[in-house]
Amino acid sequence: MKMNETVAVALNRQINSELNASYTYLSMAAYFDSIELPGFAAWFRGHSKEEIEHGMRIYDFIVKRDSRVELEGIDKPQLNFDSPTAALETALAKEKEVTAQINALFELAHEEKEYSTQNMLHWFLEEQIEEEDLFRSILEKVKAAEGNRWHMLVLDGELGKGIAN
Ligand code: OFO
Repeated sequence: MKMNETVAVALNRQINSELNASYTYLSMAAYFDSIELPGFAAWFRGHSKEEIEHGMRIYDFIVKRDSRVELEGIDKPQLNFDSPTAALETALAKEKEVTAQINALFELAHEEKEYSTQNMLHWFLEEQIEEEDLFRSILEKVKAAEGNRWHMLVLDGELGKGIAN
């Protein structure tokens, strides 16, 4: 069955939001590369890729539901941050913003009786719990290490190897 039009517009907007998040995290990777923390940079690069995958999940769903994918422009991301802590705080705030968007989408799908969209969004609801938890835990580690270059390098090494996640 063809998707409800209002829901299709909102899902297209969410593709854009996921791709914007991808670009934001890629910009954070570039920031960490610029301050010689390649482990953080690799971690953000990986996360940037994940956001593209999130966008593509919705893209594929729209196509399967015989609706039209309509891409919009990507905003210029923030380039610099006052500190690694500030970057992680911005990233966590971004994830909270995405959680609010997914919740609103779920509510809309419910109102419009878009049952299969609700079903598809269950994955995102679960994912946002994981994402917020992950970003919060990295933020706590960064806060504890910041101000001590050696501790930051140890954390950087762990993130680069995927140990600190
Ligand atoms: Fe990191 O969040 Fe997408 O959905």
